[in-house]
Amino acid sequence: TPLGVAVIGTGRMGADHVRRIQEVISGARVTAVVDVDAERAKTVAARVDGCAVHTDAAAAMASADVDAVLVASPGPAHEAALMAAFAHDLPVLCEKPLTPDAASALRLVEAEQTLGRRRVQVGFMRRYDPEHTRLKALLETGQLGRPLMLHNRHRNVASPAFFTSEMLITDSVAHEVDVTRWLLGHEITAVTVLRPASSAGAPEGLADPQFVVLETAGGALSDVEIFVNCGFGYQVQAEVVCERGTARVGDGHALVTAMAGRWGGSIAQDWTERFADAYDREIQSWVDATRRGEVTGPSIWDGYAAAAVCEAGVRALHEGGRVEVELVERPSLYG
Ligand code: NAD
Ligand code: ISE
Repeated sequence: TPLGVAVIGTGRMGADHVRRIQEVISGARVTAVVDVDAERAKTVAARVDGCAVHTDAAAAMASADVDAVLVASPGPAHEAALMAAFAHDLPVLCEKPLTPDAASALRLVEAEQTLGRRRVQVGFMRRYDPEHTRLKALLETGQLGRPLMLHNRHRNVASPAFFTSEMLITDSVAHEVDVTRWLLGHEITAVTVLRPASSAGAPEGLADPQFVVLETAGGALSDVEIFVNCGFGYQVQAEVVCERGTARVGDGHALVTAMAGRWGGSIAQDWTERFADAYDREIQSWVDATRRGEVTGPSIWDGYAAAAVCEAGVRALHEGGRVEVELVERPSLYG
């Protein structure tokens, strides 16, 4: 029987995940949706046969046909949703960020440890992007030697109205924090945030772009240009500079055309387009693992480590200078 999934939060990501579970991947179906905005939940549920509508996550989780939970509400609502899922002993895929700050993320690490086994996969979907997985596999062969630097560019067309200067770090750079830890295989020890002049294309008062430098325990540096009102497209690029060569993803050269004296291609306009394959693989992998009784992929520890780095980043943004990251000792549950 297919895995019955409750999707919590039916906004942009939640609605896209409902479509994905129903139409793209195998082995699961959406049995309930939850949103504090009942109308929004109803609209999404209307596309799915037999899908229940709730405004309270715990009520959905108590239902017999809910076997697993996909959390796609905003970051500040994640802690309560995960605690409820733990109370109902349900496996979870939680969209990034795990939570917006280190203390709440640590409470979740502790709660999962009390359960004594992993229950949560965090939605750092770049780990499932075919370009990124090839880059990771290449680094693991050792052919390029030791990574010394990672250069990241992360550009969005425009930020939503609720976006703050802090969210460029907690919601956007959170991805590069995870990619840095995953590709380089070391924790991040310190963060510096530089503020170039803000773009006239950014909303008044938003510090956009920002330039973030992440130091790692292995000695490699990772820098991130985050620019969420670039206007022209959605771009995510990563270049690793190693002792014997470099490797880069995100050039977007999949289709190049030549016509009328010019050559070129198109640029994705948002993450749902650029990372469509990654989300499909991520959710399929979660469903497959869950049906086997396993939890794989980015862990709650990865979510906590990212939250701690982002919290240091927010302090660096406000205070200037270099801010060290403080992590608790890594529990054995997370390898
Ligand atoms: P959104 O604002 O479009 O949707 C959020 C929805 O959650 C809204 O419908 C809202 O009414 C609902 N909601 C708010 N509080 C709730 C609660 N307590 N219980 C149930 N529903 C609640 O936001 P979005 O862009 O879809 O983002 C949702 C999550 O997905 C965030 O964590 C965000 O960081 C993440 N996200 C991830 C990616 C990615 O690339 N992996 C991309 C975009 C967003
Ligand atoms: C959004 O929440 C995402 O996760 C996207 O992947 C990222 O590009 C964007 O900056 C975030 O706001």
